[in-house]
Amino acid sequence: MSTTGMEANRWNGDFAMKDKAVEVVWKALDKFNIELPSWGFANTGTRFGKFMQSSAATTIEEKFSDAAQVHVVTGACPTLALHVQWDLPQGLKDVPEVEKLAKRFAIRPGSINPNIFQNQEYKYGSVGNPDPSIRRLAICHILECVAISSALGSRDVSPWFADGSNYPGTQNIRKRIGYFEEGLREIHTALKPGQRLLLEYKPFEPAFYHTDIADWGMAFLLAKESGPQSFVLVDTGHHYQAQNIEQIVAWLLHQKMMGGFHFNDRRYADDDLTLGSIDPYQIFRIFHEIKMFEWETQTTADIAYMVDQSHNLKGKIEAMIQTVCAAQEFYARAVLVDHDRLAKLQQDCSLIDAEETLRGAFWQDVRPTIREWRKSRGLPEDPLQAFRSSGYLERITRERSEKNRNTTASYA
Ligand code: RM4
Ligand code: MN
Ligand code: MN
Repeated sequence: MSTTGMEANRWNGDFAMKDKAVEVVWKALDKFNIELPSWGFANTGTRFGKFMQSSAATTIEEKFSDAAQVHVVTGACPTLALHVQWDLPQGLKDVPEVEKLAKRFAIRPGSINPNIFQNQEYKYGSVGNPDPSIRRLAICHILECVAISSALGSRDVSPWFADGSNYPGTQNIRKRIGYFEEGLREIHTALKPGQRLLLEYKPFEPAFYHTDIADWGMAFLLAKESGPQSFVLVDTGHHYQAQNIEQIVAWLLHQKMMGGFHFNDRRYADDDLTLGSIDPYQIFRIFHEIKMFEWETQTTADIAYMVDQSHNLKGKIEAMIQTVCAAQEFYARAVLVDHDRLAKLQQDCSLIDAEETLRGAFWQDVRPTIREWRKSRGLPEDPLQAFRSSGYLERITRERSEKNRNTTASYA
């Protein structure tokens, strides 16, 4: 074969590989949806105060409307997570109104989040409270959330428990475990087939000595105890510094207990920063564990990918678009890992080559491929730009600024 022939072959080979990579990324992006949090569009803040934004959403209608804008430009966010107390203050009675909004804005209600942390009653805990009447109150609220989820046709009920204590000796940790087991078992019996209970864990804040569901092990055991439709939710901001989150994800996948994510990034605590803004390699490593698991098992991991971020400095809708685009970029890179090759290298303990295989995928610039994918799906190539030129932000700023000027420091 002539040199030119060989070169042509090699080039053809590369080209075919390139095409395959594009196809793999496109297919993966078609199926990769991310749920937005309604509370991410509202005025939120830190425990020191809030900086109001004149365009922030103050009603459930405005939250749906803002979420719809993110979906229009990304095509990846068809559902909106709802926080019951903030979005359906009258509980079940608000369901018809939410249904109407969902239709009007073509966004489905997503996970239903109970609020068992804000009311005065929950000062010493909710489902873990030593007072049985408070435990009952919390359980009843979560049961209503299950009913709301059924009525709205949403799948996941996703409680986060702020329960815990601030000082050693002030609460009986083991008794509270019992209360949680009992309460969650009761809640599980209300689940319809197909519905899921996602248990979120967090090792600190607002309680600073112990939290009742502090880590994935506690969430895992409580989920198992409550019943087969309970799974663990991993909020990426809810770990100690330097914890290996992808290892937790690998364990949960192995145990078939990985239910969902709350995506955000962090530098110090539960910072709720934009995904990948601090540690982009970490979110890639998490996605890699999922894609590697899917490749090995030839299954699709049934995971709810959700965002849990509330920006008080960045523009809220823009920050969501940025987050969704970032998630797609890290997901696409994880899809590009050569699993066949990596599995062999791991087996042979070829450390450098295995690591380079992973790193090689991480350093690929997938943005041109994602732009092409967007174009082929009739989506704007640059979602942020498309949003900026739509005039939506100017309009809502005009319409909402008066109301936001008069808003006081409520979370939603
Ligand atoms: C918590 C946790 C929950 C979220 C609340 C607002 O830290 O992440 O998921 O609903 O914040
Ligand atoms: Mn969360
Ligand atoms: Mn959080």
